[in-house]
Amino acid sequence: MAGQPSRSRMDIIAPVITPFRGGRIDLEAYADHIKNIVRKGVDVVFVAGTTGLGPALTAEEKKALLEAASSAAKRVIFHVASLRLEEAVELAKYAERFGVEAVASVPPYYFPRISERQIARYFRDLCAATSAPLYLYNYPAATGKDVGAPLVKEIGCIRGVKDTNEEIAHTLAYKRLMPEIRVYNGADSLIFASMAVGLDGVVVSAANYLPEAVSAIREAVAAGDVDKARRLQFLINEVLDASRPLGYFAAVYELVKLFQGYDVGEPRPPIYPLEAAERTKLAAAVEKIKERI
Ligand code: ELE
Repeated sequence: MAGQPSRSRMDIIAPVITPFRGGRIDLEAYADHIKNIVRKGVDVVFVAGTTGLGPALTAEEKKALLEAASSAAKRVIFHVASLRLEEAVELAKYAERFGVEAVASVPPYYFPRISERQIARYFRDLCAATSAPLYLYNYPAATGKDVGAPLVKEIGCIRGVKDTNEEIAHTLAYKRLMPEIRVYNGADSLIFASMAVGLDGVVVSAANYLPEAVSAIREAVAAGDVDKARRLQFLINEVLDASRPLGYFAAVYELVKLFQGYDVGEPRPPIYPLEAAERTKLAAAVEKIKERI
């Protein structure tokens, strides 16, 4: 398996944005972006996550991203969720040839009245489909379903969890019940907290536009410099405050331009790009934040 992770270090995982130009994916921009953030401290890339607009991509697009990501980074997690089980299974199998660190999936979403038994069956079917380790991507705000620690334990074959949840106790419960699995938090506002409580790392969209700051938080936590870690975390919170009202997932493309200085294209509707006035507003907010980083 490519790039065995060091188990002692907390991982910084970037859910990488998917760059579009004229509705088509720009794979070169994608690979270049990955190389840049890996150079700046990102350990693992998460392909076709939420920030990567995964649920709005075709299976062929996801495969192309996986291939490009695998050529640009040693450690890759591939998000395979689909409301068509056949497609999720196909993607999970496809991932094997790239020696991915894991395949991940949110539970079957949209449909509100799916039972825990049915959710468990979905994950077991995915486990059976691939030799790659399976991670749960738990994101109740997006999927309407919370797959908590007791259910993960009962499912039995899940080897890691990425919990996008601002309640850190919820994330810690996976670690408490299953110390042997990898447990990550996915909230940009909890990078410092996740590292301080000894999770296995974070999966944060901020790693797209401020990989240096996320990396500096990890170093500060390791050095016991709580003041520095908290100060950097709060600067990231300021970026969130400025960008969320504009539509965060579209804003991330602008934030990469503003903080990293290169063009990674734009999102694809229905995730509409920011308008000119919104870009100006965001740029003004970022200028003020940059002075303090
Ligand atoms: C987080 C989202 C969550 C990162 C992914 C991620 O994009 O796949 O605004 O906290 O709901 O899940 O960035 O964003 P918020 O893992």
